[in-house]
Amino acid sequence: MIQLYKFKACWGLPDPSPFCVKVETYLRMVSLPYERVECATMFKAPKKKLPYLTDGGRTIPDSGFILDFLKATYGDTLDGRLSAEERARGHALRRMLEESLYWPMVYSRWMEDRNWAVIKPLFFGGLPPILRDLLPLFARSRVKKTLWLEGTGRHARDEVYDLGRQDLSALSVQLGAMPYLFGDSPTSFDAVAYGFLVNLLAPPIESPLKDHALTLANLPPYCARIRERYYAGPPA
Ligand SMILES: N[C@@H](CCC(=O)N[C@@H](CS)C(=O)NCC(=O)O)C(=O)O
Repeated sequence: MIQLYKFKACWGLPDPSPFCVKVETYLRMVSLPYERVECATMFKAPKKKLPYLTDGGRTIPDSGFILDFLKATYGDTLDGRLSAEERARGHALRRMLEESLYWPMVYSRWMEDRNWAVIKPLFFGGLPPILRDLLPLFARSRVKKTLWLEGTGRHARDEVYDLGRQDLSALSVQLGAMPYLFGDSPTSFDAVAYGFLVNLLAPPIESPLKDHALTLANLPPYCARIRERYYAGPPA
């Protein structure tokens, strides 16, 4: 049985991490049975990040490598129909979300005081008393340092959100009037996009990114379409 190691479900969504939602959505899209293993922290993960997946004695960290493994092991039933050009576009979109939009999202959750007040009790509230006070301080300053090293943390707040808004607008243009990013049926790139969109739209985290996503008329219904199709019954 495939086991997906992920964070705890919250806010009515499968996971607060877009990468964990991506893998779970892909598993649902290809109808592979799996078991969720919810982790309180990522310290035991092979690369100290979630998600990772185990299957038949193999352990695969990283959502991208996980999808490669699943395609190689169980067949590439979703993306097989795509042309080389569509694959290249999907690849660029995926990188845009995972390597670009991700950082303004991190910024909105961890650097905005009002959103930090939302995620802090959720992510750390279950820890024992002393850890509960110390770990959030350490984690927040680590995220701040990461944002600085990555570069996003050096921009003014408005610039950070402009960068994220541009990515969301590009995603919206690619989707256009289609039900999925590459036509009438979903591909792995929709699993990626869903992981990000549901994590922007569903949580009680207000930001210019969420505001912008809500103004792009095709994105909320697209997100709802995937949610209804693949997460109709509990758990979300
Ligand atoms: N490239 C990785 C990224 C995964 C990732 O960044 N996960 C975050 C949560 S969204 C994490 O576990 N962060 C822990 C840390 O950086 O210490 C993937 O695609 O799985």
